[in-house]
Amino acid sequence: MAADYRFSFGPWNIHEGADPFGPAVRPRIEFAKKLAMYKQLGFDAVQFHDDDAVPDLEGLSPAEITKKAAEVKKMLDGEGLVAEFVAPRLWENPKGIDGGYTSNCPECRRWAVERTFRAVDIANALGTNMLVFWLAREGTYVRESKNAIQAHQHLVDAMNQVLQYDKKITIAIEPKPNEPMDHAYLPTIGHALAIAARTVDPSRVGGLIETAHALLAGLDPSDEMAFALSMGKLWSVHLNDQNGLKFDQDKTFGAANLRAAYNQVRVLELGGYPATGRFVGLDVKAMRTQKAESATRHLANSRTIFLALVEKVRSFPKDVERQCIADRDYEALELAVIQHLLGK
Ligand code: 3MF
Ligand code: MG
Repeated sequence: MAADYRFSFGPWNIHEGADPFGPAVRPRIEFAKKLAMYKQLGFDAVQFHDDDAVPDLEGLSPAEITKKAAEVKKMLDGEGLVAEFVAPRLWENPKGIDGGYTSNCPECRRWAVERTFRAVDIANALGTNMLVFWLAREGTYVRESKNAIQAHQHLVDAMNQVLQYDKKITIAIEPKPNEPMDHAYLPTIGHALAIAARTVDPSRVGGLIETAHALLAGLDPSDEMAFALSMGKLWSVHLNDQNGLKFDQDKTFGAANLRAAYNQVRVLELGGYPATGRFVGLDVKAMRTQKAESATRHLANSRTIFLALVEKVRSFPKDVERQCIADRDYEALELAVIQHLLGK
């Protein structure tokens, strides 16, 4: 059984269906109702943005924020859930319009770090020591608009302040090459871990790899995961799928490229991921066409597909693999993989 994997998602993955071209098509589900769905869907952990846990936190004092987050912890306890991470949502605030940590405006950079301190407070109140940095607007539309060399130093400075603010907090960087920006800083896990190595405590900075983000960078998500695993730095994943180079689709895991999904599961198996105790996050979005009553299917389905692929990886004939590799007959290996996936 593949029961050794534990799964997580964020409340944003249950969504009303608004897109850049049209409004919501499903009623809003309140946070407490979403929490009640986690276990039913087969999930054990919740991923948070800071303001998923504490809405409108900008108007609150640090003490009020911590108090509200402690109330959310009680709700989690009540559902038998844990918090996996907290991600500071810098990209919706006017002060983050040009990026937070890499903004050209010193006051905005200060705000971004302060807001991240509050995310640390929330993480502590929720009982997790992990922040996720998805660096949404840390990049440019116009290359001449920032000094990119300086911007990377700003990222190191911001991380250092956060690592010093709390000696137990860890940061998982979620790389993405573009969208919303034309080009983003830290587009791949290689960039992320190179920056991690420059911080005051590299042991507390790692990565979260999202399938779609790696594909948008033109890379194979399984190799991105392997790179992080080889350094003990794969601290979470956002599995989903993506149909080519376009907007970030967050499709159901395995829905566009089953072979690539198989390889992501294979690398998690090879890397002993379940034994690390880390969660398998599914950053998937319901299609806008989905009716309200079945708009959580994408989550349950992604998990089902993941678990089916774990079985596929574990049941692949190892002797065939060994023989093909010994013979350097990779055509035979490829056919064996495809036939195994086809159930032949
Ligand atoms: C954007 C993402 C984000 C991050 C989330 C947590 C909305 O492409 O993938 O999901 O995963 O902000 O870091
Ligand atoms: Mg993501």
